[in-house]
Amino acid sequence: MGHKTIIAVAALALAALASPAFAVDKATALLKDADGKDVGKVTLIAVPSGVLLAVDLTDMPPGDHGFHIHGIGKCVAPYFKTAGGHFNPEEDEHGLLNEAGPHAGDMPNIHVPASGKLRVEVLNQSVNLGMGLLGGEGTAIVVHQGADDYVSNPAGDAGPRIACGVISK
Ligand SMILES: [Cu+2]
Ligand SMILES: [Zn+2]
Repeated sequence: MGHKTIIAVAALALAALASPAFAVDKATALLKDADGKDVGKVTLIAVPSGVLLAVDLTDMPPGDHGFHIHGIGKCVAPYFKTAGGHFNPEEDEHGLLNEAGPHAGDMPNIHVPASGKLRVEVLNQSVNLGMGLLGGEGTAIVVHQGADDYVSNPAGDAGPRIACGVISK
């Protein structure tokens, strides 16, 4: 074995160290409210069964809020209508309690305490970090003023959109 071969093997070993085979695939959504103020972030982590959303809200109105992935990655304040409807590639109906649902972007309500701060993790098994959430027009995390009733179409009667963040790498 000549020197050149040994150098090549060493280089391969270094390359393997630098890029682990199971790199964690992540995306982030920085949430802003209608006034453009930062109110928290959601870190999306690819897991074998879907996407784990690590929610870290820092300044939200206390109470119960609808929490969804919407189908367009565009958050224009103050109404955030630009984010479109719920992410729904399978053309299902809305709602976790709907036999004909849910939308892939439907997730449980979040419950913000009086402090306005909330950390919670949510597993969404209907999405992935590939073309689903990051392809096409992109997607966004949206928080609503009221709770999702998990059955009303098209959006759970959760009221106005109060915070929005584009999901991006
Ligand atoms: Cu929504
Ligand atoms: Zn929905």
